[in-house]
Amino acid sequence: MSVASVRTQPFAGQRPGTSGLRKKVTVFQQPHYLENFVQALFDILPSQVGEFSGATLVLGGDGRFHNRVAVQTILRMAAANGWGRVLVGQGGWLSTPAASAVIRRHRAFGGIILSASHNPGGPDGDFGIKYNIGNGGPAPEKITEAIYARSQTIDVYRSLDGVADLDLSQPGRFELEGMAVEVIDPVADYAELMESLFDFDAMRAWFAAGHRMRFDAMSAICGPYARAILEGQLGAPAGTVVNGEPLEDFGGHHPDPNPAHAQELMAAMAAADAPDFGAASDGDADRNMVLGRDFVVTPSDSLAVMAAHATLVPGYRAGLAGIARSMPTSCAADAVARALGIECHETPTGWKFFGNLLDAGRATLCGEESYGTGSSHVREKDGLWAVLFWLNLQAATGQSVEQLVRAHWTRFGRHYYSRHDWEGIPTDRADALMAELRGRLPSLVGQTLDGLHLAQADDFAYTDPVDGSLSSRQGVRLLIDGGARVVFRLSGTGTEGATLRVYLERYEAEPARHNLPVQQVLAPLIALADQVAGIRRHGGLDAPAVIT
Ligand code: G16
Repeated sequence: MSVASVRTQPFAGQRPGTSGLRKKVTVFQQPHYLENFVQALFDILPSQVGEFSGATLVLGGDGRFHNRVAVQTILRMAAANGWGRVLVGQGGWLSTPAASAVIRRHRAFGGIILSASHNPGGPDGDFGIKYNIGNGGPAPEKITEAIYARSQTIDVYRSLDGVADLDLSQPGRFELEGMAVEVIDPVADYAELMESLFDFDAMRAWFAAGHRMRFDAMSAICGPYARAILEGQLGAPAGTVVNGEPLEDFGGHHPDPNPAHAQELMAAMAAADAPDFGAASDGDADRNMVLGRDFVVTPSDSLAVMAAHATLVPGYRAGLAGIARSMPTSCAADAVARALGIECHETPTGWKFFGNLLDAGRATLCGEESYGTGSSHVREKDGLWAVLFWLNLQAATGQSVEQLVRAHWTRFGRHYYSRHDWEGIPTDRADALMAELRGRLPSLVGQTLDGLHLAQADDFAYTDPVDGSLSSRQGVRLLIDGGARVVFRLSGTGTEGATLRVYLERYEAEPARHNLPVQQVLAPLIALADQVAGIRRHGGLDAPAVIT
């Protein structure tokens, strides 16, 4: 075994997006592609974060195709670059929230997570890699930009020669060129953390009383976690977790828990014999969808309901320091924060923007419209945690999901909400659309279009209240009198062409109008969005590919 320096050349486009570097598997399979990115990361850490020689790195991924190969590559590179110890999940597996929990619990220097989250997997699917810092959260932009800059000048990487793949199929310990490799149970630390936050006795009693649940793991990494906790610790009947075996191609599923992609679950929850509670998580287990019987909870409402009832959950009994939501997420949580007299922060899209607020104790719960909810227990959004939170609320109140949400609307009003995704737009056309829209902003303020008065129109910019860093151009907002909003931004997680996301929100205080079809309520805003942005004209498309 010997340390080798391998000559290489930069690859264009290794800039991490909303959540790490995500590309087609075939891109990652190019010789040196992954190695370049990993070496760029190792090269910039000493100046950006600190010296890692002898320190602990956490490593694991969502088990998608290419995970097994990538884990072995990274282990060899970590040893050649002087890390002291790597904690790697058994089989190379760690869900994203579990990786965050492991980093924090073991006070690791940082962690590498292999995932393209909700993107499809398999040889023709997507792969991804991201770095999380010692607080367990995604690296901030300062670090991801430094990685990118280094990736554009890199000419050599370090690895080990003559090393066979390690057998990661069982917990155990290896030595690689002086570096310890510890293969850990991917579920244990996470399950203990969940037990410390929730009322497991009340949840056991809820199942014992005959309540039923269906958890769809979408053939992704949450399966083992959900089985261990729901069926193992909480006594839910076997079969409560469906699609519970993680598969390299997610069984062909698009592992994105929303009504469009979790159709099997939607159908089961609409059936005559539907269980009381339905839930799903995504490829790397950080997203969640929560359903009642034939009743969909939007992620924005989910955050608001959780915040309003947080003190019913043992881990949050002392109350919330504050709430944070991404800008396109509805303002439902803001109403709760006002009622509780706590801070509510509006951040750009991307979980990394919550890190400073959580570290500074200025937020306890965070949420995003993109089916992400989490808290200060880790520094990632956490799918199963959110599902356990809702389970705890049902067990503590005796109310169903639908009853909890309807009572919430009666108290706070309803924020009707939907997101329209226009997928597969050629990148240059999507850029032209956004440029034109930004150019029109000054002329839009104060206009009344089809009866909608535009009180404000801007491009969202965020100054982090903790470190003062500024993130600009984070999405175009049209703010309309009466609390309605239309937001436009381009997705930062896709791998093919561009996806335009149009977020639509309208507030309704009157309980008699809380039961209307969502798209009907939002129709004037949908028309306004197309009129102002010229979506059909620019995109060359007739209709959004996904409506959630
Ligand atoms: C990631 C980020 C989220 C973001 C989502 C969608 O989630 O962590 O903060 O809301 O992408 O981003 P975009 O609208 O740019 O596609 P995940 O679950 O993919 O890691």
